[in-house]
Amino acid sequence: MVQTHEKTATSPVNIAVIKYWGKRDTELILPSNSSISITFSKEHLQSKTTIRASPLFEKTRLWLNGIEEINVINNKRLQNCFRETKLLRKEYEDKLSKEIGIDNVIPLSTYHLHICSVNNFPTAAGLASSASGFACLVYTLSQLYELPVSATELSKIARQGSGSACRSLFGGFVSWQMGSKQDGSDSQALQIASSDHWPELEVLICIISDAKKGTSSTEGMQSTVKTSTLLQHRINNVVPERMKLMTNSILRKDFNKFAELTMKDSNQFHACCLDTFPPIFYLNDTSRAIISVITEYNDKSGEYKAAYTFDAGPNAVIYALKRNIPEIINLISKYFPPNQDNQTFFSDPSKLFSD
Ligand code: 2P0
Repeated sequence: MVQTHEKTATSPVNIAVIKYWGKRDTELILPSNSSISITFSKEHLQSKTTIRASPLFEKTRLWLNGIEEINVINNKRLQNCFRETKLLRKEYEDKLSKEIGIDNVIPLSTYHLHICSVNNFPTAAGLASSASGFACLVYTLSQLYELPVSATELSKIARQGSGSACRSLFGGFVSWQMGSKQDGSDSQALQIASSDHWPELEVLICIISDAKKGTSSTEGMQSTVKTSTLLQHRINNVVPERMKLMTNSILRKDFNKFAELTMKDSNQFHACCLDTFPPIFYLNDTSRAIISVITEYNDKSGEYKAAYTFDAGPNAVIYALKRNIPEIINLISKYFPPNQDNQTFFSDPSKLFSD
């Protein structure tokens, strides 16, 4: 009887506080600047992937969210992840063959795969679905293939699926070091601190729209690289110093500094989008109103008690200390009550959560 081999794993979303925007190499997915993110708990935002390998499968197939079959052949990013993990599996099989004999090694590296990947949140709505999706694909493959490699090694493969995916290989506070080598061998994720480092820190996600975004991150960032002079200033003069300051603020659990840097970096990322020609708009009126409400709240408090950040979409991510979360939820729900004027803001209470 032919045996089918199967593994299932989950991977969480990460949201950057120092943003990645721009590639210096689009083939290898090498970024123009380093970045820092926080990985969320898997409970709320996660990708779940099941992979089967069998000698009976005639081709590799992938289904997304149970309905959509992805064309795997023409998808370079998926092929990168398959190629790199299969290479490692082949090396492992060769090593095992020498130790226990070729007849005792399952040649998984030669089998086609059937993959099913599901997100428990809106796909492509600026909530980092490609990050958790590719991280999960690579992690599940590493489990299926029993690869004896570190999370940092896997991060270099996930990076070739989607840049931000490399950061989801770790929990807690994570940096993606841009690296300087041309082959990308030093462009990898490292953990700054584990998920239990700063238990007082919480996150609030405000779903303003779960519609698919107009300009994809991949297209948007290359348009910014080509046309924005502000991005060059950011890459050369701003991010290197911010990486150090942000790392320190996390290690010292200095919320005031963390919040200031998070908001400034989100603002600069969106300023670079606006400086792109033609401009890219990810924020909408509700996003901007949230920025105003948080700014006023911080001003009144005399310190930064909440930090907003926005990715390539209008949804707000608010970092705050646990003790201030109820006050912030009250404040935001006061200004943006559920279903007001057809707004989808907080339309489903389960979508407003703290982590
Ligand atoms: C980030 N974003 O650091 C930034 C902030 C969006 C805004 O990483 O082309 O989907 O697949 O490498 O990873 C989104 O970019 O782009 C992103 P690709 P990706 O999280």
